[in-house]
Amino acid sequence: MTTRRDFIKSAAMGTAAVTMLGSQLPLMAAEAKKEFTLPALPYAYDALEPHIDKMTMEIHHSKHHQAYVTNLNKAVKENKIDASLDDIIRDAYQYPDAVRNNAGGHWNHTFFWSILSPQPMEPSTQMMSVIQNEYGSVEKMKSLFNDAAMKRFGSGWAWLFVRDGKLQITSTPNQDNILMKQPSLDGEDEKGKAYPILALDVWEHAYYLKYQNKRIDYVNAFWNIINWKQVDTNLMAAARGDNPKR
Ligand code: MN3
Repeated sequence: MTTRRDFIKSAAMGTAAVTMLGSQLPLMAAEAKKEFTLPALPYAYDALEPHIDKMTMEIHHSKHHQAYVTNLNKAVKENKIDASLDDIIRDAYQYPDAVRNNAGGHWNHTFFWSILSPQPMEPSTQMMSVIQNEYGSVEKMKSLFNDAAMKRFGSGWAWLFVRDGKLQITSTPNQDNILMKQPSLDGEDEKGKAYPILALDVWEHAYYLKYQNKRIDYVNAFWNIINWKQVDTNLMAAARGDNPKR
């Protein structure tokens, strides 16, 4: 019997992916003792228009994301933390709010920029087959994802991710993310490790200048600017059990 875990693994590993093993692993350990920095956007501020406007992108990246980086460096210093971003994210609930919120802000935005692209793309064959296996169709997956994005009250993020070999959808509040190990009642991490594939920022700062109160229009526009190549890379990382490259 082919389990879902096997299915994702074989779907993701069935192609040239195998030859790329090891070449894209994040080496975040080296980041431990230096300051966190704002990554450059892989496209121009106006590149995602008309779906996300230039001014929103510029403020979002150069002001909001920069503030998370600046405040993370400050919080890490004040709390004498010497750990990589991946380690801080995993243990975020053990740290003061300033660490958790700003580490989440830095991680989430870095991930978000990477899964957007001005170049129109379609999901890869392997991504399509994983989505169809779980949801029946891409349209169904999108509608469930949009639902999660719309139902997130206040600020937060919607996620498409792999856990226990299964493609799943959820949302998180504020700058939390699904890599943060949630403390449960008995102290065990029952849910298992999650691997983000795709994410959407639903804070008002991500869309308000162009879409005002119409979050749904922003959520729908998002699907026109997906970097499906990066999403595919993230799926392969999930199949290997690696954190996504940021
Ligand atoms: Mn944001």
